Amino acid sequence: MANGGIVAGCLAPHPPHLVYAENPEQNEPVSEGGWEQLRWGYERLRESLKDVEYDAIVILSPHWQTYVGTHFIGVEKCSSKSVDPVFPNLFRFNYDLTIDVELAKAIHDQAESEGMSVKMMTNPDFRVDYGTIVSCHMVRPEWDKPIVSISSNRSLSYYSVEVMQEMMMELGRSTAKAIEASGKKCLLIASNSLSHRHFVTETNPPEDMSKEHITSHAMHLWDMRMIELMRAGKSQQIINEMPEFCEQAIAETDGGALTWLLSAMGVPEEPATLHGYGTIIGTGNAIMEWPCRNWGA
Ligand code: 2X7
Ligand code: FE2
Repeated sequence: MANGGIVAGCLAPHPPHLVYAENPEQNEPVSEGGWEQLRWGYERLRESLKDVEYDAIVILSPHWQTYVGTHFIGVEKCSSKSVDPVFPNLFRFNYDLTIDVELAKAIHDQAESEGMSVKMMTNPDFRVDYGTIVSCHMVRPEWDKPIVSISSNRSLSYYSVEVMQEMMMELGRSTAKAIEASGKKCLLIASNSLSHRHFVTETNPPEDMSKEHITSHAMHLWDMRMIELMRAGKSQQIINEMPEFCEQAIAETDGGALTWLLSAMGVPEEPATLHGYGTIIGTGNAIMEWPCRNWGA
């Protein structure tokens, strides 16, 4: 079977504040809202995807950190409570999700055949990380699509940013190949913020938007530069500038998700759509969509 493909690639950041501010029934803490610029951005992304048919969401989150290779959840049903270790006051979320184990294994096998170190995670009590849960919830709150959950191999911390990029480029190519061969249509998500320097104290209440802003002008300049490159279709330049971005903006792209996504989409020259930008506890967050389904049509 062939003709699978990527319907869209999304940069979909995961600060738990977004779910907290939405007050879904799965989350215990209750808020008065907040971070509307970003939440309206997610609304625009959902609107853009509402008539798009796809079979699965494939997501790479920097909060599932693995140090020996890239791991894939290999358990079909995952349900538990996810508590953010830094913000337990904001995020205690009861999740119940389905994994597309067949597709996960296909990506795993393809990456392995290309020489990557990979592993299927088969612990039935495994706790799914909050990055995966928040991004999936904000993109598709219905939770009606199976997901493929991919870990962030911390090769940047273990080796260097160059090794991280090489590995994520290969993982992206393997992801695209496996999806194509599977015959499935997939939505890809890189779950990460851009600049990632946070404030170290929280306001009371946390959703007090009079206190929310970027931590520094330098972080703002980096975020705007990255957004402009994405909007201009300059994916190769983003990859080239990734080492400086990771280092100078302490960017959450250090987990490899954005490099993986760009590689899976073939390092596109087509422009991405900006659905929203905003700060969360001082970090920079952009919601972007690459509408691959419309390319080459
Ligand atoms: O995981 C996060 C993040 N990336 C940014 C801001 C605040 C909390 O959590
Ligand atoms: Fe994060």
